[in-house]
Amino acid sequence: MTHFLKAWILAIGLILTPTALSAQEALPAAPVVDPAAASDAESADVPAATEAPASGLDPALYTPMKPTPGIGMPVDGNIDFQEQFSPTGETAHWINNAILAPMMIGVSMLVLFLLFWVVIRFRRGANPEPSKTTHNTFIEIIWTVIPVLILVVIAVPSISLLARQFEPAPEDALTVKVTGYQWYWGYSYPDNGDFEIISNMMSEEDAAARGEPHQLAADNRMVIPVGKPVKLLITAADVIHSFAIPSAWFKLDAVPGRINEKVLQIDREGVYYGQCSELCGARHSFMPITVEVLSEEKFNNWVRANGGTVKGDAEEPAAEVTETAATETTTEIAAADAVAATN
Ligand SMILES: [Cu+2]
Repeated sequence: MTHFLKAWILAIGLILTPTALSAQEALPAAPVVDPAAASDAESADVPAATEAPASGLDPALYTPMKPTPGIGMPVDGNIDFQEQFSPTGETAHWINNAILAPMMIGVSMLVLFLLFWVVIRFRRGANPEPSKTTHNTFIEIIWTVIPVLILVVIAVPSISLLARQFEPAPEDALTVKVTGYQWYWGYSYPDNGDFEIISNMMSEEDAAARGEPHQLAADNRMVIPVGKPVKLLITAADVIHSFAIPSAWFKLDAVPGRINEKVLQIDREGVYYGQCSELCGARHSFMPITVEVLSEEKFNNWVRANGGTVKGDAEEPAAEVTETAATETTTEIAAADAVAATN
């Protein structure tokens, strides 16, 4: 009788669990701070708006690029990795497709064949008197040496790739600091005046208007120059997040109180998507990563549009000032000469 009662209590508990879980999820969703929502609301008030939601930046300097379908994003029915656009990603993809996958398939097929062979050839009906052999030195050497060779063949490219992935950035590399927040990303540019971009997931309608995949599209993107190693300093403000872009072969944990460093390089202009890849709370699945890769010139314009500074720019105003000062001095001298002449 007690068993019966226990079973019923357990069953009712199981039935109620999803309700309790969804109630928990619903709570933290409400007070989400969305700094971009305010600017979105402002731009919504502007009557003559274009169809796509405005980026809030000077359109003369920057307009968000449209993603290329199938590039930098997951594709329906794909069983392979996403197409790779970073040097390490290309190597890793090659190791997988040219070395690992064929080896896995080969070993699995061989083992499967041996299994079937043993089952059929040595079944009781076909082999009533089984052999009593227990050791065979030759076979034992073979099945030790071959796996060792296989591991060596895998280790050489694999370990060198591992080392390459964590090579430090060159000294002149652009630095971008990535901060994971519950539940959005912040990107700051210490080399360009240290402005910070706050990046939130776009609503389904806004994403559709910009021609972007919903739940991968972020209102404000992280922008980097094309074909150059960028030093990412990754950290978090509250709990552990993980910054990941599958098409750039990039994933690194964002840990509060610690700065993790890794080089991000993407060799093609375009838009690349990723997601937070460390379970970080109720809205973990709603903090996408959107990286836009631009030419150096367009990147600099994007920096200017955000009120940041570009290295070359800082010198120009200084030069102007000296020029003006020089003109003033000349005028003063001319005036003094004129005075002298009248006297
Ligand atoms: Cu997260």
